[in-house]
Amino acid sequence: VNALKTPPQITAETITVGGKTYNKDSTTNVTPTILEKTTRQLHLIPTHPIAIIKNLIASTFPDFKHYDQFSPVVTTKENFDDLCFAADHPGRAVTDTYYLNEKIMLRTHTSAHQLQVMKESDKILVTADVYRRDEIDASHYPVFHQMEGAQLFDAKTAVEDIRNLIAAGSSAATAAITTEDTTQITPENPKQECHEEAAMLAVADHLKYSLNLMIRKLFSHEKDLQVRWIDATFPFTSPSWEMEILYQGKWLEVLGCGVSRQDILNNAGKPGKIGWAFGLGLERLALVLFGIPDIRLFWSQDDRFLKQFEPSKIQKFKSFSKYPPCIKDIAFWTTPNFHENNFCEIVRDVAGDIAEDVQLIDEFTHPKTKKHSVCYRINYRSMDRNVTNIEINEIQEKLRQEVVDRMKVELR
Ligand code: FA5
Ligand code: MG
Repeated sequence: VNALKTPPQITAETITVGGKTYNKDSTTNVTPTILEKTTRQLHLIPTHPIAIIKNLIASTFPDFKHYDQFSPVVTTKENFDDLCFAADHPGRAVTDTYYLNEKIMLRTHTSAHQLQVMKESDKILVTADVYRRDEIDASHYPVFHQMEGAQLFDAKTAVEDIRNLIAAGSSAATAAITTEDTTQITPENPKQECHEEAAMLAVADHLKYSLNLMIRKLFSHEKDLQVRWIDATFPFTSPSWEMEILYQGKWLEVLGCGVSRQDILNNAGKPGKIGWAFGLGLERLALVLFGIPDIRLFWSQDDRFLKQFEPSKIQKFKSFSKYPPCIKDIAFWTTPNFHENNFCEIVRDVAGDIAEDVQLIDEFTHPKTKKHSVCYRINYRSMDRNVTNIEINEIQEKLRQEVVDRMKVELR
């Protein structure tokens, strides 16, 4: 039985998720709307696009151990400290991350489980729901899904082992390594001092080779799929890259990856190994492969969405008619610690998925009083029914009250 299916509970002092109870404190900022999402487990529903993509990707890493039932509740040590995040890294901010209390949070990425699973195996995949406080529009949602992958090699024989692995791959696979993929070590994206250059370059080759293979398999219908690698920075890999694919004329970031920090492998009890890791966003790929226009659709409980798909099959989403939107503005004088994510959080709490889009449409500072004013335009729309003006007026009224109560701002 999956403990995460039990509805979470919030009392004045505690939060219960997945059968475990945590004490609240002054850091607590997780809301009931967000906690409800932990029960959905979209990546475990075989006919859901998120699970279909998860399974297709996993099939390109056949002998990897795949974990997909970890609780989203992790410690700040697992999500940040173990991964070499600096004490003042912005990702730790309460404006960006959901905390149950000072030490306990909802994971912001699947990397939170790297250390734990590297102790158990040299070839691992982790798929899970991840949580980030964010803005509101068609491509942002506070919950999305990631797949993490990692592979470790014996540092002493990595060069030869990888050469043999790549040589044994299919010719299509070797063709996937193009000259542009050849890794250059630069001061901005450096090799770790503890690594032998040849071993590190072999690991980087194998990483790009494996991910090229994965993406080409996923897009096998797309004859001239364009893929590029760009330099990136993560606290837990060096050097690091992001893979981008060309989609509708724009470069779309699909994943982050790199050569794992040796500290992590050492802490996992594997000092003699060297390895790579990647983390990819399943929604990003699902939006493209299934042609799904709005990220909220993944959370739809409407049969017109859920009944469209079959396990292991990529098929284009057939859109059902869009209902008309209802647009409302709200303006207020901000306080010095005002943060847009806090405002969006209240919108999500009050309106749920009916809030389609929130845009800052006006902003000014009063010349005399120096008071700062903002005006947000909220686009309300349901994906499965008509919303009434009466209903939206009630929501908007509730929002106006909550904004004053929770952010101590002054309405205009
Ligand atoms: C990470 O989360 C790193 N943990 C990835 C990683 C793992 C790097 C292992 C190195 C080694 P990032 O925040 O860029 O990185 O997110 C990774 C991917 O998740 C992105 O490339 C994107 O595909 C997806 N993603 C990020 N933010 C969102 C979002 N708001 N909505 C949907 N997908 C997102
Ligand atoms: Mg990124």
